[in-house]
Amino acid sequence: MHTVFHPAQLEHNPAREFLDGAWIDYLESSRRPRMILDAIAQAQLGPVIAPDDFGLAPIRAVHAGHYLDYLQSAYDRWIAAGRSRDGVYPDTFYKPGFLHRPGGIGGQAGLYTFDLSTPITASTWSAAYWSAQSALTAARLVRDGAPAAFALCRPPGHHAHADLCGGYCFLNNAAIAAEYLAQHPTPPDSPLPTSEIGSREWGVGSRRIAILDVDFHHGNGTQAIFYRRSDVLFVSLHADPDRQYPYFMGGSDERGEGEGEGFNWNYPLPAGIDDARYLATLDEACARIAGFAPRYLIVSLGVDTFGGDPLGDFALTGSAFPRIGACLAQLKLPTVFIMEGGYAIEQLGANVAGVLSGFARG
Ligand code: SP5
Ligand code: ZN
Repeated sequence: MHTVFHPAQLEHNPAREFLDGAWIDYLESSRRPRMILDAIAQAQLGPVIAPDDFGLAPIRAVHAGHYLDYLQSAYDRWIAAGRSRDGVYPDTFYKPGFLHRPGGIGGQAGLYTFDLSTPITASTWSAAYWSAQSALTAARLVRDGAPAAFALCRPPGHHAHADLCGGYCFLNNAAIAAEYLAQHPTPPDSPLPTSEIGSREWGVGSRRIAILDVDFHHGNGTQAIFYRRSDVLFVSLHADPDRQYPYFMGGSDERGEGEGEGFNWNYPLPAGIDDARYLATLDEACARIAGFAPRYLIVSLGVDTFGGDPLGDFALTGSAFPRIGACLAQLKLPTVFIMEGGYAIEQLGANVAGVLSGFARG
């Protein structure tokens, strides 16, 4: 299996985030991808390649133009306004009911950000841009016939909405890959299967994409982006938002809206859930995906479900991860793995390589 990664993804290095009432060292550090690359080499998973540059168009297909303009210009505007070189941290958050849309950088930071874990620094845009290009390159590898590919995305993406950053996420890599596959289901030089022309028929020619999110946290951004769509199924296993971040999304009653009704499935899970109960829920989620008969599977791969994770409260052991990979392989779908969270730095590489090797062994 190919891994896709660009060195610019290492350059985003904010000093601090605000967690549990205190300023702590930034958990989503560049040590994370380094640990994962080491483990992938050790597991002999396959080559690591640099992404191609697909430009901004496939990112614009998911994110609002004004939000992308903000991400690209925020740091310079922040510094020009005489603020801290540590990065763009809002001091006030927009809430529904507020009436003024500010043009200045201070207000815009509060408009486009929903927590204090996504400070924008000088190298943030380029890191997020290449993270998204890694996702697109992995998607194209799979679109062109690879059974699977791994986008070592960092910064991660699943908390980012069309016009909001938060939860270490700026660009929603999984959504960008899904939208790319929805728009380019077959290689440009191969003829379109007849079943695909003007239809959403089930089977070979379909454009349907399933996204399975196994990060510890609910993928609120991905859910929001596809909430009204019936061609993209979103299924997520995560900590119950009654007790865990992102708090305001992820309930089992969120099933999609309008045309998208019935194409969003959340599995909020209790603290302390163990390997057996987690894998039983994953089986259920996979059955739902099989019933949708998608053309492609995108896995938002977080391993913060590990018992030793500093942000999580699940009790998964290291041996759960190869079993998760094997479970996903049973779907027999062309699969794009997109890296999301995982903060138990010493076990991070082994847990990620575990899922991928478990998948590859099938
Ligand atoms: C991609 C990803 O995994 N983002 C996660 C961002 C989580 N940020 C805030 C979490 C708040 C956690 N509070 C409880 C921690 C246990 N002390
Ligand atoms: Zn997470």
